[in-house]
Amino acid sequence: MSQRTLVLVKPDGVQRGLTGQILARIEAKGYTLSQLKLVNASREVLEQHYAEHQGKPFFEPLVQFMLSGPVVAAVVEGDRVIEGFRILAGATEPTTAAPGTIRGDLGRDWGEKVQKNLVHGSDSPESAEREIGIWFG
Ligand code: RTP
Ligand code: MG
Repeated sequence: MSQRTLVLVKPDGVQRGLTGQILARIEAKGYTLSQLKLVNASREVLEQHYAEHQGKPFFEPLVQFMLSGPVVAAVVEGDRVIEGFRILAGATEPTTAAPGTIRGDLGRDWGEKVQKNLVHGSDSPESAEREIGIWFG
């Protein structure tokens, strides 16, 4: 059944000039980009997006990281795309993410308080609809 997911190219991906490669991997896999924009996220949007992480030690570093430059937000569609994109993205920690994944091939540890791991993908249909509402209204 066709699904949609929210994908973000985080500020590290945009700053490093990896947006095109990341979007190309999504398209090469066969998924469809149905909405796409470059945005400077507000603190308000980020606090909503990362509401589940409020109070955790990495929350404030995470918000500061996500405010550090523009983000590319996309709605991506396809059958089982939520699971499929998270597999394309790889594990949260880029140092240990498998080769062949976005994080494994393009990311590494930079010795910072938060993992700069290039991309975000929604983790469930409920999260996807909630996050698409936050980023695209
Ligand atoms: P995402 O939501 O970005 O796809 O990543 P995820 O599910 O793999 O990771 P999650 O646990 O939801 O955490 C959200 C983001 O917070 C940063 N983080 N840093 N200890 C750390 O350094 C740490 N833990 C989490 C990452 O940017 C992660 O993607
Ligand atoms: Mg997550």
